[in-house]
Amino acid sequence: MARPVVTRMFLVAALTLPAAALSAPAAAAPATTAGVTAPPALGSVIPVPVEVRPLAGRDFSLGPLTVIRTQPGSAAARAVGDQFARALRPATGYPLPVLPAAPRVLPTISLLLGADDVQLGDEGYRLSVDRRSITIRANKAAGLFAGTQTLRQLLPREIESRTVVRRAWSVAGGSIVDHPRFAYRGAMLDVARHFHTPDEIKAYVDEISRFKINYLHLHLSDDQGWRIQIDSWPRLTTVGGGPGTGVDGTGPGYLTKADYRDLVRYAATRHVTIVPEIDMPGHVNAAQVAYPELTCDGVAPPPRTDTAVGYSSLCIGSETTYRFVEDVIRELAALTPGPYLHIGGDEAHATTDADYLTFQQRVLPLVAKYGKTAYGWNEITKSPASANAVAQFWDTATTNPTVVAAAARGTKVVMSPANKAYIDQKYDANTPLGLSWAGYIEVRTAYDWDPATRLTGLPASAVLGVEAPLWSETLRDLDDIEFMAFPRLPAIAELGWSPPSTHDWASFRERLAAYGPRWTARGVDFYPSPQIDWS
Ligand code: TNX
Repeated sequence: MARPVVTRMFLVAALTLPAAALSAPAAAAPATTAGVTAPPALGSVIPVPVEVRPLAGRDFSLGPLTVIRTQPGSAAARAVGDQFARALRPATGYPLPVLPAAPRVLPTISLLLGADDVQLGDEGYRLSVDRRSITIRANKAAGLFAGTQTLRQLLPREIESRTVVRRAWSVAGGSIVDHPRFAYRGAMLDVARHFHTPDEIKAYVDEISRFKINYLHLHLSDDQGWRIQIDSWPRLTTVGGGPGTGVDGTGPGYLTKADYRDLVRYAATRHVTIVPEIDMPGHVNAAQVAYPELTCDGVAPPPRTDTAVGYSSLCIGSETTYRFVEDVIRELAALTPGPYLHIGGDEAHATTDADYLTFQQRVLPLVAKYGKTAYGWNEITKSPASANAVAQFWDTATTNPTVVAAAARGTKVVMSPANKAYIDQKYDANTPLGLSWAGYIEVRTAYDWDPATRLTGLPASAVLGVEAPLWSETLRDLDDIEFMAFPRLPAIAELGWSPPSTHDWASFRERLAAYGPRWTARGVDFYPSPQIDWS
């Protein structure tokens, strides 16, 4: 399958032009009466909203005099308003000032807190579109942010242009009530197999947050490389993040603590929380190359840049191991404002079952000691110490008594079944990138399943949410990431956000078809799946 020819660009750049955009006077903007195309239908959004009520004859028209008003006294609402205005200025050319109050005569987009509506929770919002005004109401800034992501999709697709487009900027009239099905809607990026730079990670944050994904899990260490600075064990990155530590000898690359803090801050402005993962007791060859005392015989193993798994293990009986693990967890927790710290735990084939239990009995409580909720791949549910943890289910099977038993003890589960949600798997036999051990995953396969019923015997109340992991054995750059993530990531995002009653392949496929040109306009690579009639 030929990949679409697109030029890479970073939205980051588009989102950091406020000064220039602000100073563009309204008078310099072109006339906007030219476009006559109807705006997207209300509700033609990914993920699809909970409730949509169109009202004919009430379309709003964004014009040169439109102002954005945000909740007085709320810096968080103001930040959402500023960001929204920055997103709209390049294509419209309008000044779109962001104000705490607006003259009644001007067409206004209001972002207001105090929705006073418990069903909306922290991330839900109400959106109403009328001739002279658009109002988004929410309990929290996260809800306002979600509402503005919906509104961006309700504007004509040309809104994605980075240069001024002459057309009418109307939004279909009516109202939307919207709130997420699951609290956790994640994407994962593997920066260990191939390192991905902070700018690439930010570009991915921009794209996933458009679909109301609210967690980005970073897989920071593996057999090949170690990608996060740890001050008490500096060789982890000077050696483990050095030249030749990526698959097939690519690299170097790692995140300094300053890089990481900046990423955490950047993601927070998009209402995305970063979840750091250090994989252990397996997937630790890079750490052992840097520190041979982490092996049982004290001999450094050879560096590995192949893609085999399951051959390395920390030395379970050694106190050095626990000193190392605690140092890493402590430093990582200090970098992490979010609630979760992921300790891996998958594919520990070189660790005996007894050793695995010994290890988890000591390490799971360490995460709590540093104030975080432990999170790990579903193998951690073998340990009774996982009761307060979150387990990430990655199995292809639909039964797993160990996970179900852990859920009965209190473990929450994030669903990432590999044959549905692993967006590193090929779309079909011709996909140039990706792996295929879990099968081919076309868009419909990624969309047609239910996280709440996937695992037999697991009560829906135990399901915290859903996540789409993107392993990077074959993915070198941002184009590769985008080509595998899109359009499957939006499918997983919809499973995480939209109520099951709205689940409908025919509707999803139509909304996705309409979304394609937006990626094209932004220079975002995607797989033009033959299952979709791209418009
Ligand atoms: C399995 S599933 C892994 C990763 C690989 C991935 C490739 C799991 C938790 N671990 O080590 O990168 O498959 O698809």
